[in-house]
Amino acid sequence: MTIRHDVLRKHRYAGRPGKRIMPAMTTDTLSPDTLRTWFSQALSEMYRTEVPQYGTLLTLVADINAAVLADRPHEREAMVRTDELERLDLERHGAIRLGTADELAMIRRVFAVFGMTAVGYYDLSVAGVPVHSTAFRPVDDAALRRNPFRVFTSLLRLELIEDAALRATAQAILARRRIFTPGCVALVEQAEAQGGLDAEDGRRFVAEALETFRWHSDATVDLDTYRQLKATHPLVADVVCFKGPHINHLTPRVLDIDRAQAAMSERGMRAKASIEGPPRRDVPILLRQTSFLALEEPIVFGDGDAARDGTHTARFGEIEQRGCALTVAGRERYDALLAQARAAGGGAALAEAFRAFPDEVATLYAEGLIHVRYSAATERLAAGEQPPAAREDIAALVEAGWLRISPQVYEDFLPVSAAGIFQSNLGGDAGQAYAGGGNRGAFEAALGGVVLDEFALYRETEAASLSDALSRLDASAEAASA
Ligand code: OOG
Ligand code: NI
Repeated sequence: MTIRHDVLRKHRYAGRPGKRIMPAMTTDTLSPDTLRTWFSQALSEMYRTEVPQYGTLLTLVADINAAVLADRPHEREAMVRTDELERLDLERHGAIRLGTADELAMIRRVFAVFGMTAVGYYDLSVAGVPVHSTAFRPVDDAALRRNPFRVFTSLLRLELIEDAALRATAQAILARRRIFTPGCVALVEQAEAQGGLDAEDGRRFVAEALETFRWHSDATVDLDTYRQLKATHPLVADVVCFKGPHINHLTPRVLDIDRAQAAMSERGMRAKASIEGPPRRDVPILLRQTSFLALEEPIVFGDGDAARDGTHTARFGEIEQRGCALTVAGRERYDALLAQARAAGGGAALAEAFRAFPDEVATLYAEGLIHVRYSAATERLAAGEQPPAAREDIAALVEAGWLRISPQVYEDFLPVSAAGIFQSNLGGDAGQAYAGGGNRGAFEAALGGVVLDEFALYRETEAASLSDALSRLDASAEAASA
């Protein structure tokens, strides 16, 4: 076993961008976690009304989760221990696609009120999707436990549209729209000035913010313009032709995604052909995802006498199963095996390739492939046992059972999987990669801030849990020698 010096290094939260010192909160100020919970519930209710299939999906997932927990009491106990069970039903993510830098900068401020920060940069251009993205999500352990709701947020890259005239048209259309209500903007400013919102303003804010995510069945353009934009890329039409960035899916968390995939077909839903991400394993890693395909919905294009009926496909439902967060080394191995499996044609090649990836927590940890949380064996301390004095060899303390490890849940997304979800819902195959690759600098300039590094967050959590566990061992040693 190797000594994990990396986790011994202290990672400080201070000075992290995005963590601003807020003005002092009053006692009436709601926690951002509460606001986020209200918002995600309101969004879920709105989406269930707008897309009834999403309600069916939620029922299907709840049934499967109940059955899995009944079948696997050990998994149930582990989830109770790590507070995972409580948040299982809360677990959801959504996605939106924005058109301009100003929209992205403003959504950052809206999500900040909900305690959500931009984490990770995802370049989808390599998969032929003309966007780049981030995930707005809670970052603190406590906030993640309260409610891990996150929103995968993409920004259209108009510079990737080749036709200069069409690019100019799209730009002009986007420049005219206002996706936030004046009430939403005012309440963001108020929250920033006061360091939060009280219950009454919080409720108003949730209602105002919801408007940005609502579906509009009337387009802002005529049918010809829609068709031209769609011909460049279906995603361009989806972003440019509407009053706002309608939420395009919400995603509950399931404990057995293979079962969910089969159940979708049984209930007559048009499921995506395959599950994205790693294959089925004993120890799930990262993220596996599937979806029901986007619906074709009626849209009115143009006004008055020129109005024409047409359709648009954008909205779908997705299911996710989350597993362990990987270290940088683990992720490199994952990416290499995924590439190998895809080159070999996917399908059975995926399971075959991943035989090379350890499938036991102890081995994954020993090889430095997963991020964990440490805890001290407090019951041994309570029983009067003395931990060894040496603290440097973390692996030895783990092996001797003084430190326990449990894998951290992966809280982020996967660019290859995201591209697969985009493509199956836009209709059509993997597009040609755009030349030039990603542009993180441009994304951050538009955002008005940096995106946090997800790996640093897992490292911080691991380091914090380790120093906490070690100080518990120290405290008991001191008490014994006193
Ligand atoms: C986002 C697709 C990516 C995921 O879960 O990976 C995504 C979109 O279609 O806008 O949501
Ligand atoms: Ni998604």
